[in-house]
Amino acid sequence: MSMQRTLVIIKPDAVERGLIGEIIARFEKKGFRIRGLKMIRLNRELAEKLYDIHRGKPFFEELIKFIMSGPIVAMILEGSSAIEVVRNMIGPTDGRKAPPGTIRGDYSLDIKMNIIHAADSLERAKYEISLLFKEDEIL
Ligand code: 3AN
Repeated sequence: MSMQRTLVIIKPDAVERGLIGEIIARFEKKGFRIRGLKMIRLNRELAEKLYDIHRGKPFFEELIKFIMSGPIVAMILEGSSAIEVVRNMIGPTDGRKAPPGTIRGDYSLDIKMNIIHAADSLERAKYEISLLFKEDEIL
C-alpha cells in the first residue's frame, strides 16, 4: 500500500448547498491528511486545462460553464492508495446511479451537478495538483 496524493474539488453546486464541511469531514474521518486546501473561482483557462481530456465531447462547454459558475474548494488529500480510495468514496459519475454511502450517492441526483471531482490516476493527480497549487501552498 503506497502513500499517494490526490486532488479533490468540491464543485460549485456543493459549495452553494453548504456541503463543504460535511464532505471534508468524510475524508478526515476516513484518515486522509489534508496537504493543501483553498476556495477559488476558476477562470476559463484553468477550467479548460482541468478538463482537457473532455475537450470535443458534447458536454464540454456545459461542464466548463458549470465549474466556473461559482466558488470551488480544491484540496490535496494524502493517504494509503488515496487515488482509488477517494474515487470509491465519491462513487460513479451519475448521482442517480451512485450507491448510497458514496458522496455522489448521498448528495447528487445529476450527472453534471455531481458535487465532487477527484483525480482518477497518479498522472492526473500530479497534473491537477500542479494546475491548482503552487509549491509553497502544499504542506
Ligand atoms: P468523473 O467525474 O466521475 O471522473 P468524467 O471524468 O467522465 O466523470 O466526467 C467529468 C465531469 O463531466 C463529471 N464530473 C460531470 O460533471 C461531467 N459530465 C460527465 N458526463 C456528462 C454528461 N453526459 N452530461 C453532462 N455532464 C457530464
